[in-house]
Amino acid sequence: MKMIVAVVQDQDSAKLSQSLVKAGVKATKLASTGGFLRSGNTTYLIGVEDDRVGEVLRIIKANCQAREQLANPMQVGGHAESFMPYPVKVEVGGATVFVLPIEQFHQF
Ligand code: 2BA
Repeated sequence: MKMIVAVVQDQDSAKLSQSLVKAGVKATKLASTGGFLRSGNTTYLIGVEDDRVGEVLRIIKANCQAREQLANPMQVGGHAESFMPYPVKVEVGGATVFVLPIEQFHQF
């Protein structure tokens, strides 16, 4: 069994949720905040059997698109010495996905 941790943009979250439910994949959604842009994103915890990992990754890929976002100067550093007087464009994933082994799984 594996734990898939996927950080996705809020704009993609509803579509991804629907697709996971439709495929019978169980997931937990957590409201999260990107450490760099400090704007909201959504983190999915998805526990799946090994033979479904590929399918789940395909669902995530199909529902999450990369977008350019403007980071305002105070998001880039936040200190006076790193102040930039203009917004900087950054490309935000798709999705950032980690696949972790699960040692034990219990439901009580
Ligand atoms: P944020 O940390 O808000 O990052 C948003 C985007 O800003 C990133 O997109 C990347 O293009 C850029 N970025 C992040 N850190 C940077 C830095 N130190 N210097 C320059 N540019 C930087 P993504 O890489 O697609 O990441 C989207 C979100 O996924 C991140 O939001 C964060 O919440 C999560 N994430 C990405 N990599 C991660 C990691 N290694 N561990 C944990 N979470 C991660």
